[in-house]
Amino acid sequence: SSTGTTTLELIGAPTDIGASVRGAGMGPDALRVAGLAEALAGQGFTVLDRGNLAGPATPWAPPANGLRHLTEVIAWNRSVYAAVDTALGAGHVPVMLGGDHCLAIGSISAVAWHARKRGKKLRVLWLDAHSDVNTETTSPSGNLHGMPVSCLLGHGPADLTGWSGEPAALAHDAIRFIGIRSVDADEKEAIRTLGLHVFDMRHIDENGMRTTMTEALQDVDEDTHLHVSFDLDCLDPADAPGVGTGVRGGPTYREMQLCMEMIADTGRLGSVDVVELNPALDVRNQTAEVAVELIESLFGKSTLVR
Ligand code: 4U7
Ligand code: MN
Ligand code: MN
Ligand code: MN
Repeated sequence: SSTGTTTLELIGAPTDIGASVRGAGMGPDALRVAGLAEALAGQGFTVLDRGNLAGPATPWAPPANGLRHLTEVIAWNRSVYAAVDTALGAGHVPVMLGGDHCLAIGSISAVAWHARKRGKKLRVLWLDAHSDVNTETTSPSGNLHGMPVSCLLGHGPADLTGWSGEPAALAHDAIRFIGIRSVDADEKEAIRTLGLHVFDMRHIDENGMRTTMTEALQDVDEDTHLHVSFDLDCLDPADAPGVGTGVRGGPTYREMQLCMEMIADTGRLGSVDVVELNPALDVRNQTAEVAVELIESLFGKSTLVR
């Protein structure tokens, strides 16, 4: 463009603090080994790898008052918030490399703050097998990677809400769930009560990914900041085995490619989370390589011949 190349900032957040399966903390380096920075640079972007953020070790303590590792989850999210805030302030596109999905609290809170400051509408695409809308009272596990959506909607613990400068970082109609198929009973109730927009696997099966994404991207315009929160367990585990909470019956590699390409086509992508990659459960770094290929498409790499 006339203003020069877009700068992408890779921000590693190497922790499994919000999960109960160990290993997501190795996600950022597995993505580096799979060649993420080189791939994006090869597409013409300026890529700044900010390295890995620091944070507390995971104590592997049981939940207290329905929440596991709350103090440490707050610390990691503060670091993520600061790094994403800095990247956006510099006019860059932050790509937060998790780490588990609790880190989206810090990431999306910073995105919401910047979007509001710039008068932009915010649209979040939550690509996941799960809806992550538990709270400390509904969660069957106490794991905060199952609660980030609630926190962002203003329904989490006080210490994890309000970071965007408003009680809720997200309005209920700012988020679209794509690919979900493992939703707890209380989460279904929350989805109904809050009026959240869901494109579950049944919807994708019946309508196809093309129609689904056309619907999910409806009303995205030049005033929209688009954020993609990509939980790798959205993919079918046959294509992406390296995740801690895999669920059969997800979108195939090809379906997810189309999803990413249609997001790229909007030209409105402003920030990304890549989370829940678990190299300890992967097969020869296959899931990291799949992730890199999908992120290339998300940033506009096309296999179109015509
Ligand atoms: B992920 C779960 F009970 N719903 O809350 C929970 F099934 O970020 C899973 O999407 C959460 O990977 C999965 O613990 C969190 C469980
Ligand atoms: Mn998730
Ligand atoms: Mn998930
Ligand atoms: Mn998971």
